[in-house]
Amino acid sequence: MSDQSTVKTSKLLSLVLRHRPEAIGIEVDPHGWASVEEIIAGARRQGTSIDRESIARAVRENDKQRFTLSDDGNRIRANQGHSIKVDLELAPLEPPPQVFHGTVARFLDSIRQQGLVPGTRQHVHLSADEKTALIVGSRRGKPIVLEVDSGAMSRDGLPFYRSANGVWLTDFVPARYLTFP
Ligand code: HQG
Repeated sequence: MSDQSTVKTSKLLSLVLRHRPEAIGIEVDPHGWASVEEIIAGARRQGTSIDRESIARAVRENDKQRFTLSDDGNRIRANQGHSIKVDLELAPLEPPPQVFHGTVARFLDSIRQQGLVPGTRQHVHLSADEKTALIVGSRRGKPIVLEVDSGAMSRDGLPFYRSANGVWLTDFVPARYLTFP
């Protein structure tokens, strides 16, 4: 179990690596990498004290393995979840025959009409197991799990990717591939 300061560091890393690098005045390169030293300096300017060790711990102990450190430990990137435009250089990969998406009842009408859209993120997030989808949905209320016919999507030429931490990603899921409970 991570302690509170590790969770705080992880939240800061998620914010700046996925959504708002400018919040601490750093830059993320086209492939999502940022300099560890720049993050430390940027956080300090905002009055947050982190160092290489606390960043390494946040990466190591992260419940979802959200981040990757480069081999030399000098750069870091988020494995998924970006709203800023980055190319993670993920190769299309054959998905399992079905994957799952966790959501809540208030989105269902719109999902029936539009399919699953990435919203502010770069991809629609899907999981190979139902349990993970339940956890994702429960962030917003009583969870509802939709089944995605990823096998049919793939046969129809719609590509899937898998992030370094095992999340299945795709650009868009047309409603015809969804099964509603
Ligand atoms: C919904 C967390 C209306 C969708 C999680 C979701 C995940 C629609 C919300 C990762 C819609 C977007 C991503 C449509 C989709 N109309 N609503 N047509 N299509 N939605 O947060 O999948 O902890 O961007 O159902 O564990 O909830 O950050 O996506 O409810 O892996 O690492 O729009 O974020 O990971 O919400 O979560 P999000 P998500 P981290």
